[in-house]
Amino acid sequence: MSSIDTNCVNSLRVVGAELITKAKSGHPGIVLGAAPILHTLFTRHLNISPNDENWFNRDRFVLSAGHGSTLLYMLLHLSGYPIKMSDLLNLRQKGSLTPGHPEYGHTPGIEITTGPLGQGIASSVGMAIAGSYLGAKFNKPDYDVIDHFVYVLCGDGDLQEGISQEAMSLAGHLGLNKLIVLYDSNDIQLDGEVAQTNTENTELKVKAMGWNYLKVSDGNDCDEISKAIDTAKHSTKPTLIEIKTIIGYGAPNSGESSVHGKPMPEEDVKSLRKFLAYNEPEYTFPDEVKNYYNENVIKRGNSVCDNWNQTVHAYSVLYKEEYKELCGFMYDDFELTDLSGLPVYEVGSKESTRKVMGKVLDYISSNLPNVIGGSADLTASTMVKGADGIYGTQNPLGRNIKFGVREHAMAAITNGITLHGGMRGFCSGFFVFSDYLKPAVRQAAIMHLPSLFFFSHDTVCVGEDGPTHQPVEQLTMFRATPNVNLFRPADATEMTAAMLEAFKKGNDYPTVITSSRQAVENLACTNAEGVKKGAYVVYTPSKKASYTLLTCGTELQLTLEVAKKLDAEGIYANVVSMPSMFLFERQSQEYKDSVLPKNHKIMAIEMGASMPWYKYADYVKGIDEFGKSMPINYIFGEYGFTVDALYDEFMKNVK
Ligand SMILES: Cc1ncc(C[n+]2csc(CCOP(=O)(O)OP(=O)(O)O)c2C)c(N)n1
Ligand SMILES: [Mg+2]
Repeated sequence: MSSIDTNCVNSLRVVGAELITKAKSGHPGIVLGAAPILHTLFTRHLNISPNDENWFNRDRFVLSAGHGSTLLYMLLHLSGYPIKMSDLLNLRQKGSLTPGHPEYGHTPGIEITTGPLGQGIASSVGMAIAGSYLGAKFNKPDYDVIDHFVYVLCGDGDLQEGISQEAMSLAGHLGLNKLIVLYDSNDIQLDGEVAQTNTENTELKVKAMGWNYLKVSDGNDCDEISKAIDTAKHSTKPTLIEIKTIIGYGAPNSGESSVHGKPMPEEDVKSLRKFLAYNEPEYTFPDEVKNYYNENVIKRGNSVCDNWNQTVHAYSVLYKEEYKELCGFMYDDFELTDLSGLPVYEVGSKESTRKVMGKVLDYISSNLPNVIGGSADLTASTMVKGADGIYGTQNPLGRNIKFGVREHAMAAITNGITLHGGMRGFCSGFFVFSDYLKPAVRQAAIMHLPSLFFFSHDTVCVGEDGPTHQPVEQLTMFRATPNVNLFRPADATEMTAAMLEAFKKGNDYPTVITSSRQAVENLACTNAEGVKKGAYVVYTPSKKASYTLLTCGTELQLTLEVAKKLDAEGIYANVVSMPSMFLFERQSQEYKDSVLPKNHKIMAIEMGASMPWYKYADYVKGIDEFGKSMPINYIFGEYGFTVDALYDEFMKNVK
């Protein structure tokens, strides 16, 4: 290693260890072990521009091993992002710019929130898909306007996660050659040696998935690391570079799992300094290091960005139309203004809400060119697909991503597409299998990303497929997740409105929409304005009501009939449709009280777990057991979701 590389890497190691020890919390192992990898990436390859943090063609860097946050914060500090030494000294403290794991939208330069292992590497596949699509769409001979790389740092744990296998398998199939994964291979993880749990051959494994594999046997050799990255850049496949490192390099307990996640005692930091022959003052990057980053990250990056701006300027002269469209993508300038082609449903017409969902999505996709996504091998059931054919090496401009039965990666990839910028990602599957992808929806919610998740078969009315396919508790799961807008529309009118809301610009939350397998009537009483408010009164009885029947989804029609039966008996109940608890909670107290008057006794009705409704209702008719395999016509009677059964239940428990 050159002396300047040594000086840079040693300062990252020592300052990193000191910051973690000061914070009394953090992960020194990866900082000491992987410092040369990221130093090499940042100073010799990564094209980022501190002058323009959101430069569209910047390389994306994903720290999938989010526990290495300290290393990333130091690199961003040295790379000219507004993270000061005082912020580093506040590592992991309350309100700091440098929280425990990297948080998107919180710290400048952080491309994605990471921490749950595997999410980063899976989302990086989405970033690479977005980059490849945009490159295929806009690049011209001699004008590569979108040609950035996506770099990932991952560890042993990331690669053990199932989501990584799903995502890498798809990335290999799709030939995403701009994706370069740097694998911090140190044979150690939190509880001990990797060998205690893994014996597979990484090289054969990734090659079998269609990846290019490279190995660097000395993770302290910046030149070798750099050479491997250079080779990877010319690959026709995604590349994994396995870089052998020593966890906690330089610490007395290096090579042991004890250095993974415990701050080093003061005397160990002293030993580290001695081992590295490092004599700078505490918490200090030497001027030589700062200058080196100034030249090799900041100036280099800013100049690559300037050149890109010149290229794009020349492009705008030569390719006026394409440039205009490129700007549409870059600034998300697409809005659905013409709604005239949306499917029309007469009152009383019958259609399953999944079919409505599919048709509305088809219309939206044909009008918004930046919408891309697909289904986990369930388009035939969910009706959800992207436009312009199947995306892949044969058709890089296809916008239908066939994710295969890879739900977890699908959702994380959708986040990656959305994070990339320029494109809107969506995905879909059976609602019951939302369990398989929930962690990625949680990530979207934490990041305030408008990723879109569309599900069909949203209740036990799935029927014959039985309890494994009949969702019960999933509605509760998403309603309980902060910052997730779950819509459960009742009919075609509500579904159309929910879809338009989901694609609205400026949403700072993910949207989950569930739909029915069975056909439902398009009702006269539903409307888009009500959907936007989350809940609204859809029926008032013949005399002043003292009750409210609160419901959503396909149970709305049934609930209306119950209210009419009550009315005939001289019992007066409003009916409220509540497609989105999330949006309802955002309304004024006055509006909420007008929908759910305080003096009403409220009964909620939904074919799902009763729990979320107790927030609003005095009594809940739900389903708090698993489903049973049987044709749908038996389901309603089996669970007491008939007009008579609901009427009786009301009389017994609410009246
Ligand atoms: C999904 C998930 N499971 C568990 C953890 C807790 N965790 C964080 S790092 C880690 C060890 C991972 O080992 P490795 O990737 O080899 O990291 P190293 O110890 O080499 O730094 C574990 C279990 C997590 N962050 N995410
Ligand atoms: Mg490890």
